[in-house]
Amino acid sequence: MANEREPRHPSTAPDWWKSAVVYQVYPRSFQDSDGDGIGDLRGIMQRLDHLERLGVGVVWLSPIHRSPQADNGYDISDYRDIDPTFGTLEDFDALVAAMHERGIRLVMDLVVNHTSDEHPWFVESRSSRENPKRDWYWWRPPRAGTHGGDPGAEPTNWESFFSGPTWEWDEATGEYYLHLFDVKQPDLNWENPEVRHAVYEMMRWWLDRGADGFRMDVINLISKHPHLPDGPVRSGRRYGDGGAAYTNGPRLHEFMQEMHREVFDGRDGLITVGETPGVTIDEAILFTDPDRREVDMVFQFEHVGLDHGATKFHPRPLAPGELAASLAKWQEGLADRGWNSLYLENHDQPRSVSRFGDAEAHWYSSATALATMLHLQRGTPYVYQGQELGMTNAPFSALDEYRDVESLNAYAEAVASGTAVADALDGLSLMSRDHARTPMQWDPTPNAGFTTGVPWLAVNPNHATVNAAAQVGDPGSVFEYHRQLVSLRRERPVVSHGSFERVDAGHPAIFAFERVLGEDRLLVVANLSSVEHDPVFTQEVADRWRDSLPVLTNTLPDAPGAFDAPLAPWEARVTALA
Ligand code: TEU
Repeated sequence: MANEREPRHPSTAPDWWKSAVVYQVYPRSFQDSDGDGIGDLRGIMQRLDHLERLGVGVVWLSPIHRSPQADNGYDISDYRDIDPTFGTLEDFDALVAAMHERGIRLVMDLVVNHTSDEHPWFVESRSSRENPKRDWYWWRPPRAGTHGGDPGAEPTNWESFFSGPTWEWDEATGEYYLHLFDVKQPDLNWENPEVRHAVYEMMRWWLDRGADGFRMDVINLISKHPHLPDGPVRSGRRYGDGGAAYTNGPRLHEFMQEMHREVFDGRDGLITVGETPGVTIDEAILFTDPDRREVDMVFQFEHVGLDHGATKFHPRPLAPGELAASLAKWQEGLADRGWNSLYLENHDQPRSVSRFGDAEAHWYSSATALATMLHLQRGTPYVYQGQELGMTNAPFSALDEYRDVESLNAYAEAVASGTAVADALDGLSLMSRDHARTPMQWDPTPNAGFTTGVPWLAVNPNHATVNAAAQVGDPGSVFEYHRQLVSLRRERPVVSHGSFERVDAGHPAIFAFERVLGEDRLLVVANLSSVEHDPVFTQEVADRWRDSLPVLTNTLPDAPGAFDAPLAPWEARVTALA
């Protein structure tokens, strides 16, 4: 069939990524081609029609490099090979070629804040204090006056992202090494220029091989404050928060600009996105102001932290309008310089329809209302696999259903410190990263079309009704709605390049905004709540939009209402003047 396809020529404009939609594939859970229960590259190949139909211009692959899989590939032991679970370099080359043939660019995950402890660099580094690679990682003696390995002897009081201390005692060489994440993820020392140049060389190697860019894992954690100061200890916590010592650190932007010079200068058509937990608007501007030549955009974390309580596993419900207010703040903050990545989901977050929508009472409407506001803000939208189908959180209730290291560690720590088992499980049932990692729901067959074997993580039983086979081609589906939004961005420059102007619609639960580019304007009105609301606009806004017409097939079965008609729960409408 390949010859019958109309070739799609991706845009070559320098800021082409402003009009593209990125689709994130989590290879482990996308499509298994060999029956081992784990997704792989040949599986992705089999499903390219789905991505082409959705119309996405870029696919970002979570890590596929050789890895012991302590953190599902975010612990890399060889940067220049494919993990055998996922395939081979030949499979990779074939995948790049097949994607390019369809006009889809491919973004690799770049995990260089840390490596696996099984990476040869670390194996050398830990072999002796005199090893030339010793300084490639952060090695420190025990705190003065303590005995290495004893509780409290760690060089700093920092708590790991995955619970427990960020330091691991190495008996053989009598020092600790730093790991902000799992004990199997030692942090690289970016102060050492040899480390940086080894990373840049590896990046050029992937670009030469056909990759079109990078999503840079926790890239704003690479510059640590050299004195490694202790962090504040919140009440009831055993360890301190070291964030101030390693988030947006002193040499971060120097490193980013060096990376740009060494890797990206003189190469066209790339897309770069930094993953930056704890980034502020001012920091995000430093990262993404094009004149500074760092990255095209960053993932900020404010909106996915809004519901965190004492920890992320003690979430709180959001007040009406909280999500919209946070998103609008970032829209306005990066309006003049910089660029937003727009996302509600990824492999680390619960499913958005379960978390921000109403998966029980208003599944379809809330999935599509969230999609409307996601795709139509100013920025580059990221759709996480299954989001385009309205996939929901998994109904896990027992500990042995979870696989994720963060969840398992957080549970163990909570229970050890006196939390009731039921409460610890409640936390996971709302916030575990595994909710996003259940296998892609292709069809209603027992393993959802994902594998012929036993899936590594259970398939969500709602695949019987929520699946691609049921949705693709059905004009009333979540999938086809996403597809309309993707093509609207391609067709109307106001979506990609227009300004964002928040509009008061009289109630905090209604997220309303205009997009404006010259004479072209769109009005987006989304009721982000499960109750009906009657929008009330200012006279000026009402006059402007009086004769506007819908540009999308409405999310609800009834005929689309006028721009100011009462909004059903989770109703979203988009109108234009011409
Ligand atoms: O995540 C970094 C991060 O800050 C969090 O989202 C993290 O996943 C955790 O949930 C905090 O509660 C990136 C990757 O996306 C994640 O999958 C990796 O586990 C992590 O870095 C380490 O590489």
